[in-house]
Amino acid sequence: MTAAIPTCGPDTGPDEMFDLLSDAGCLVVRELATTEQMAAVRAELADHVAAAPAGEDDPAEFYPGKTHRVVALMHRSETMRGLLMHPTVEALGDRHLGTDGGPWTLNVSAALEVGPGARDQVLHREEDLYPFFELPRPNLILASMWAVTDFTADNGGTQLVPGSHRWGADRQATPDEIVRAEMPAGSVLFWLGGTLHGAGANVTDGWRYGVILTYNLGWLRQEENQGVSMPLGDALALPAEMQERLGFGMNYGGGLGFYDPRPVLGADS
Ligand SMILES: O=C(O)CCC(=O)C(=O)O
Repeated sequence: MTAAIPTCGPDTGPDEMFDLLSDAGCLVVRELATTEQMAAVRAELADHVAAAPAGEDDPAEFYPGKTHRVVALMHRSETMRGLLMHPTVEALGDRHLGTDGGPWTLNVSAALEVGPGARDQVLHREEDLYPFFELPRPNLILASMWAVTDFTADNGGTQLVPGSHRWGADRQATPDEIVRAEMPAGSVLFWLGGTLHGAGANVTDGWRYGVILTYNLGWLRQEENQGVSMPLGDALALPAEMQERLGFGMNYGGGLGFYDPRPVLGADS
């Protein structure tokens, strides 16, 4: 029988939200962002999205065609930078990734606009980046998808396999175990790094627009290299807690990631 994706409102308590998320491996929280915030994200990224080729599909590729992808969002969208540390994200991140008291970081940021005719993406786990652990892996990643447009079962709503975060390597998802996230714009889909998921096929005439932000343990290498996605001077001008979330803090896992923030002697700038 197909399991559902649990859904709650923005006022649900963080412990209850985390229980739902931990149990199913995924959770939709409705109405976390306003219509104005989602419109601002769209406006801030419009030029980048327009310049990103959607491309034809190659079935052998991990990323389906007919999809716009834009990364480096922390430098490109002030509104997304503001949502990076939304209180609900912080509450769920602290519970999933901060259990040893250590810092956790932004792993990847991307705007994903799935176009008409895009196919289902192959199911995968965010934690497949770190194959050094056997399945089911320890908690390494928390993923979020901010819905800029409505997500439906037909327009590319993310495919998820509830419960798959507990599976070993020998278990494959059957078609009846795959659910598609449906949520109005402004909602956020959260899923754990061990949950099987992928972009959904879009069989409509419209575009499904979402912004994915994933977070990982601070002692893991970040998938997106923030050090070159954002000029260092801009990063160092941000509040200290945001620098840390972006990976510009020091002492992750004890002594990882240190640097001297003063200008390097002999460098031009
Ligand atoms: O667009 C989505 O719904 C999921 C995207 C994803 O899993 C990916 O890009 O790897």
